Amino acid sequence: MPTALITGITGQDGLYLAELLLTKGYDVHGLIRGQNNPKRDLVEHLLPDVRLHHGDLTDMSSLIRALRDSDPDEVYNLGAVSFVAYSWENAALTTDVTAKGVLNMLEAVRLHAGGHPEDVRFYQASSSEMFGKVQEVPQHERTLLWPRSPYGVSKVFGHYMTINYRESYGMHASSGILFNHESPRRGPEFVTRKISEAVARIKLGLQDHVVLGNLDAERDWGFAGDYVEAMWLMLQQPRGDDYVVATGETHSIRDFLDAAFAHVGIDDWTPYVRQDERFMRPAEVDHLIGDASKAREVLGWKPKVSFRELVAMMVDADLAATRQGW
Ligand code: NAP
Ligand code: F7E
Repeated sequence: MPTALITGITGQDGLYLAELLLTKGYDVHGLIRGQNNPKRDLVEHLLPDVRLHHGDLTDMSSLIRALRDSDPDEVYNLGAVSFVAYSWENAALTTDVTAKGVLNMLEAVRLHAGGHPEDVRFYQASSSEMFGKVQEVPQHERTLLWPRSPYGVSKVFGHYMTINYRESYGMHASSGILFNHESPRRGPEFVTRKISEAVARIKLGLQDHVVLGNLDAERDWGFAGDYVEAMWLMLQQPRGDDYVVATGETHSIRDFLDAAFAHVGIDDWTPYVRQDERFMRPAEVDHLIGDASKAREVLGWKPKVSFRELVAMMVDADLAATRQGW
């Protein structure tokens, strides 16, 4: 039975990845931080077969302990301060976790693997935010990186450190450059879930409007359940490598609003949406669209859920949850 250790198991991707690995027969371990993490109950309820280890990406000895106690064949480093807007307000914390945390994990894996660094396969959760002020359309693995936030800069550090450990120590280390992926498990601070929750509450008469920032930014949005399959596929290859994972379609926030409101029978959303400076960013990433040809050709990966299906899935889940009073 292969063994996997996932950091960020309480997050959107951690939950989907753990479910996927359990269905494949893995012994799954997760890193959980804090003395009384409020998401522990959720993980234990959804994933009773996952074993949790206390640790924090900023505390290398805790990572070494988690590796010793789980002894994994595969490590998926999904833990991060992941909210771009928050990263300007907490740039040093973001750097400690999202950038230096990757180095801590790589070094802990290298030490744990002793003389056989290739024996522990490593996945790093890199991001399309690294492309930032895009230098090429669509963006692929060799597109010049131009990050536009402390989060993006931190991800660039983690990305190159992963490549460096692969090249320096022969580690089986892969970096997945994932474009935005969403689901009903997306945190409510991110724009898609903020909209799907608001649409459900507006439809049910519990809220009269939603306040957003820039409606013109464009993102390549896919379904998180599809994207964790690409993570797993990367670690099944003979060598570590870097892959863009994306749908190849881009939509603006306005398009997302169109689809979400239309799904509940509202054709004109303008009376329900206000804009406010406080949700605008100091620097915006205007246009993202990924070229996932390499993932398609080498991994045999392609997305299954379309943009419209994703929006409908999120709005339906929020309608159901709101009706049940969650
Ligand atoms: P998420 O829902 O925000 O989850 C982030 C996870 O990181 C949570 O489990 C969180 O734990 C954990 N974490 C935060 N600080 C930590 C620390 N100091 N030590 C250990 N763990 C810590 O993010 P996600 O959407 O699942 O994304 C997973 C990864 O992919 C992240 O690295 C993200 O940056 C990256 N990524 C995401 C996307 C996307 O569109 N979703 C795209 C590209 C890359 P708590 O629950 O304890 O806070
Ligand atoms: O913003 C605009 C905002 O916060 C998307 C993370 O998973 O994906 C995510 O980062 C866009 C931006 O995601 C609001 O200005 C407008 O242009 O949902 P978001 P993100 O910043 O793209 C990447 C790939 C990651 O790696 C990150 O970890 O929507 N926007 N109005 C808004 N955004 C938010 N959050 N809230 C608004 O009210």
